[in-house]
Amino acid sequence: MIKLRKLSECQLYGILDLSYVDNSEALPVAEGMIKGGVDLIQLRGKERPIEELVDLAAALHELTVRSSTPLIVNDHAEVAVKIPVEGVHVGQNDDSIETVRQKVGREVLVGKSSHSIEQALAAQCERADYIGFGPIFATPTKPDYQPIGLKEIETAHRVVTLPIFCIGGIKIANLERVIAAGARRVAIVSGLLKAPDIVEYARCCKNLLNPPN
Ligand code: TZP
Repeated sequence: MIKLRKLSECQLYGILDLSYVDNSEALPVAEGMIKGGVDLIQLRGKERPIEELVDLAAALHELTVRSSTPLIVNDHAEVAVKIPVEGVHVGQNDDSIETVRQKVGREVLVGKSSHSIEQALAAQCERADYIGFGPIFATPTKPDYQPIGLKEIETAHRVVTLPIFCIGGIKIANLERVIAAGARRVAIVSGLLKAPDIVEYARCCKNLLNPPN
């Protein structure tokens, strides 16, 4: 059995959002993320049919397991029933964490999007494995959400013991400020997916999160 990277060791979460990437580019993009040091990958395909996500998850999973990178699928426990991905990520209006675990019927990581300290604490009570916390900054990837700002990052880390991935508008240009505000882990969508060189972009983010000695 292949041993995958533990969540506690993951700092850089790359989200492969199909509104930025054609299906045909999903594999090379995931390859670039992995080469650049992304620790775990999420497949996000809002509005995409489940069958399409199942096919993509199957192809991606063949790639991700080879580098011990956990693959998480956004929203749909149904994908994790068919493909042995490592986890499911849900939002505030999706299935509860308990429902996801019941639907999948095997051990999986379940992450939850949290847009406030209250939601972060609720996700912890609900026994999420990790939370996404944001949007920290305004972002076109999630346009209808009020940004949380940097100040709450410290509070979130004080009151929540789960791994927290700060998310939303995070780029190389502001990552040092996010880290200085207390973040230890980040999730990045457009910064990575729109980068001219995704490997270099990921590498740079990883070095900022985990400076080489
Ligand atoms: N949840 C909170 S903000 C966000 C999600 C999925 C989008 C983050 O995307 P980007 O492009 O890194 O700002």
